[in-house]
Amino acid sequence: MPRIQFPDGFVWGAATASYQIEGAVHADGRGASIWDTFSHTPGTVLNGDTGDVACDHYHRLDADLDLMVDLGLRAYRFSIAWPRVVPDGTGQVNQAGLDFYDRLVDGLLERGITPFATLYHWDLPQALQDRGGWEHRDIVPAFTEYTQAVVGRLGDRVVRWITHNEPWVVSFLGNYEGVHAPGQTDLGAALSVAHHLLVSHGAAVPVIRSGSPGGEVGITVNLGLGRARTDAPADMEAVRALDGYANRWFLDPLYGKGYPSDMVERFGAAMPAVNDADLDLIATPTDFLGINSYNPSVVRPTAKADNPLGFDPLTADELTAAGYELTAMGWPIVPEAFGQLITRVARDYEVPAIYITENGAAFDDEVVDGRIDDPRRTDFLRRHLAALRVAIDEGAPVRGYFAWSLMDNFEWALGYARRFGLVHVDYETLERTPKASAHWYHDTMADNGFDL
Ligand code: IFM
Repeated sequence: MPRIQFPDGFVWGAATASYQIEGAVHADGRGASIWDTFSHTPGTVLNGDTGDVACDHYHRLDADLDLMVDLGLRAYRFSIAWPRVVPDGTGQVNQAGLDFYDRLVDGLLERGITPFATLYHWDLPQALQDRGGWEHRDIVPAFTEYTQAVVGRLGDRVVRWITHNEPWVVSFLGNYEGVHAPGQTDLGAALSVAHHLLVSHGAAVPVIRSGSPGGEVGITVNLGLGRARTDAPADMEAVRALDGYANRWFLDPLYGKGYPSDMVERFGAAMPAVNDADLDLIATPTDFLGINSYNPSVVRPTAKADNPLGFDPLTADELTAAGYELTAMGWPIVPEAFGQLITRVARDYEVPAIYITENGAAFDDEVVDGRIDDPRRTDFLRRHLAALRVAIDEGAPVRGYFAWSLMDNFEWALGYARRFGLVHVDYETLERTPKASAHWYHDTMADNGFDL
């Protein structure tokens, strides 16, 4: 049986995000976030679900830390809720909010688990949104100020920092496609949001370096290769447009290439003014790139004359008809595309180090006699890790892997209807039960590899 073995020192972990698991939205001086507002707006989230309680991680911290030990995690990636730390977005720092993350970090370190902290995973203080949010340039110093407050408190113990999680989702899903908070559908706004996210990342890097001596800093982008049904020139052009929208729009400026000119041309008058000083700031050198990737996107030339992107994604039915196996999200399962993506990013951008900061799958898990047997999730993880090993063999400097997610949680616009966890959460009782995939992942982490 072939064995997949990872390099010595490979970092194994699982990831979560504040709004998706914490609950306790009114505890200890936390301010409102845009996701509180959005999820409480009728018609935005499936079944009217909100993050008010979520997994109640805020009140179950010690038990969840012990659960991480039982699972055998070596590292844990979490995010910090800006509205817990600076409830009004700027100004007064709420020490009670920081206390929670202080206890989390100490609890991890006492248990031998390395913390990876993400500063922004989408829960913007509503007070800042009321002043223009990421669309307004003033958000940049506000993010720097917030970063300073967090790093000032935790920087002596946290040495792996991620500025932003998935700027594509924040920009385009939130402000162009309107699926996420704040729910806008304005391309120009989305492009300004993307630019300010990237500028704020660059501005935060030196703040983190000075507040966290010996620390390493990066940004996490969500990426996926484009695929077409044929290699006809029009299909290939659609793939290139998808690649520009999903991947190059963020990677090119982060690695000093500026915004990709083919996409600037597509975006036309919606494109905000960009100066060289901003581009220099965005390209501030970092220590690693975080990559979240779940699936490739299968696209075709757009059928809509007013679609500036130039492509349309295939529907779930079309993907199935084309022979793709899908997760419960309707995302195609193509492990080799994951490996090819990592190889390509490492090669095209000469990234010094890569962490896979999220990868995993939602399936319709069933609890039978108190057990959750989820062979499709284990198979997904196994095949994606095997593809990742190929990318490492091809030279990609991959330092670690974080499964998404530690536990089932609030899956944004889909509420609690999609389960990505290694650990099942009963939303009535909030009881946690490790799934069969968690046991497989435990052994994989312990052995630094697995039999394929
Ligand atoms: O749940 C999300 C997470 O917050 C960001 N990356 C993708 C996951 C699954 O959709």
